[in-house]
Amino acid sequence: MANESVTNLADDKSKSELRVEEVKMDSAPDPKVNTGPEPNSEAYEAIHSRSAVFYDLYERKAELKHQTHYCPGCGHGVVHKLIAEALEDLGLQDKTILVTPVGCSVFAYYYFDVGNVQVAHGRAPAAATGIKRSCPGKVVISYQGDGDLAAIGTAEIVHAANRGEKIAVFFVNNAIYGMTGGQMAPTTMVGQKSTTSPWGRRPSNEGFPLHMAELIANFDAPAYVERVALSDNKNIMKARRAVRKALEIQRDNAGFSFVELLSPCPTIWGKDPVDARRWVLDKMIPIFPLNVFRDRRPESAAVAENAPPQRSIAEVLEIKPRVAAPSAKAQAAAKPTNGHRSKEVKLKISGFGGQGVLLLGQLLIEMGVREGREVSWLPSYGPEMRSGSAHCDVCLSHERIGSPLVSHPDVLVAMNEFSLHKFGRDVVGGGIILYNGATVPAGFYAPELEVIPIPASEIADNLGSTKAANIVMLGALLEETECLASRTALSVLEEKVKKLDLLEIDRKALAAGRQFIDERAHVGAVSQPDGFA
Ligand SMILES: Cc1ncc(C[n+]2csc(CCOP(=O)(O)OP(=O)(O)O)c2C)c(N)n1
Ligand code: SF4
Repeated sequence: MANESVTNLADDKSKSELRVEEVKMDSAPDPKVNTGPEPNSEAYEAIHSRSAVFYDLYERKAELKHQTHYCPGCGHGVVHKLIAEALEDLGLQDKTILVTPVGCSVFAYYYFDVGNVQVAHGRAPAAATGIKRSCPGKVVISYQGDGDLAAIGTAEIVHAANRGEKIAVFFVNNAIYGMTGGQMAPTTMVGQKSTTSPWGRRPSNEGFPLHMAELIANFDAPAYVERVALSDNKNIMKARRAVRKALEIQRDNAGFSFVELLSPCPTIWGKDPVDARRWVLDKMIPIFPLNVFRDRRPESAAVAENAPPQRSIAEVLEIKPRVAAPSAKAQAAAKPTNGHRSKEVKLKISGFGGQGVLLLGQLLIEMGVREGREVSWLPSYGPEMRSGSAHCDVCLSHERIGSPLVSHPDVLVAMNEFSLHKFGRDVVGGGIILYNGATVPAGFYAPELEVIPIPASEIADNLGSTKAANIVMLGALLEETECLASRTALSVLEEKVKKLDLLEIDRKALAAGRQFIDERAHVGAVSQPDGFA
């Protein structure tokens, strides 16, 4: 994992020796800040090995192979590490089922080599309840963010806690919606700015932050409720103990445990990782005090079991095996329509986040509207906050558009190689691919298509901003397909781009894209079957 809980290394020690090494705090914490109850000992362990609970290899998409999907300094990586170590030390890996949420940690199942179930937003405690009740011998973990648990999943967590389900809930509170770009969460603090409270949270309008650990501790059933913080090494070691305790309670089938972890989100907070940790200490802990709110787990594991009789779902519902229905005849492939000027053009524009692929689609539909077309724009982007892929579907039509979804585009604008491989095969026969690159990558072969490599990033770079690569592609697209007029593109750019220097680069980029296609045609490029070369 990119995130290490403690990073003091002694050079001459092997990794295994370092697993149990005592280190001292660099500086004493601010006495004014409530950092929670003191642990029995000031000593804590520095851990530098990878827990066996994690997979040997974190399988990622090809373009993201060498990084986790968490931002540098994100608390999720630390929480993962604490859970993995505890599972390993307690020997629970083989009997653990991790229920993962919607949010930045949606991909926890890429890392944990345990049973994994990924559920809809907020529903983890409900799913965990079902899993635990049907598999009472398992250790069931519900892992959730604050948007997930305290907003959309409020009902699920409240009732699971109140019923005292024998699950362990790890609640990662970063005071914001991380994955979706920083909207206000129920845990956002008074005065804290977010994209949906740009003035800062105001109690009069948005209410006060929810204190989930205190709320849960109000119920009779929970066995263990603690709030910890990932603000500094000392508090991370307390968090480590809390995670371990929650899992021990699970192991002993002794009741519901809930650990809230105050966690840094450097990306959304707009801070570097060090400042983000400090912000947890200085700003979050005073509002969300660290405390053990409940610890009354029974001494013995002799807790009354109310597990239902174990029967398969088919048995319970008396479902008999059905004879498979005869499969429907395969549909003949629809004849591609490439009459760009006369009818409908369906485009897919794809690349990495930050390459302006969604913006390119928006520019096209704005142009389409100005030229009296029916238009649609359907964006799609991955959950990653960095290096994620993004694409959009665009329809430009003279008729009403049935669906904005473009499964088989007439034109693919591929801003990177990944997009070319991912969507290239979906382009209709006789269609066009505009590829951002000097040459078509070896291994991509589509004789039925016109594949045009355009070094758009390089051209844009030479004009003064790599970011204008999407506008180079726009120029090439308009010149190649004539689907819309380039003077419309200019008028849209002039209205939308407020900075004069950027507008100048965009003008040049548009012209450069058109010129590239022109010159290519003059040096003898093969004509399009429909004559629009
Ligand atoms: C039913 C539903 N509503 C909304 C969304 C959009 N959505 C995805 S993640 C997310 C916020 C997650 O924030 P949080 O739980 O705080 O986790 P973080 O990303 O900060 O770890 C939202 C609103 C969704 N996927 N499903
Ligand atoms: S956006 Fe925040 S919570 Fe999400 S991965 Fe980045 S730092 Fe972590």
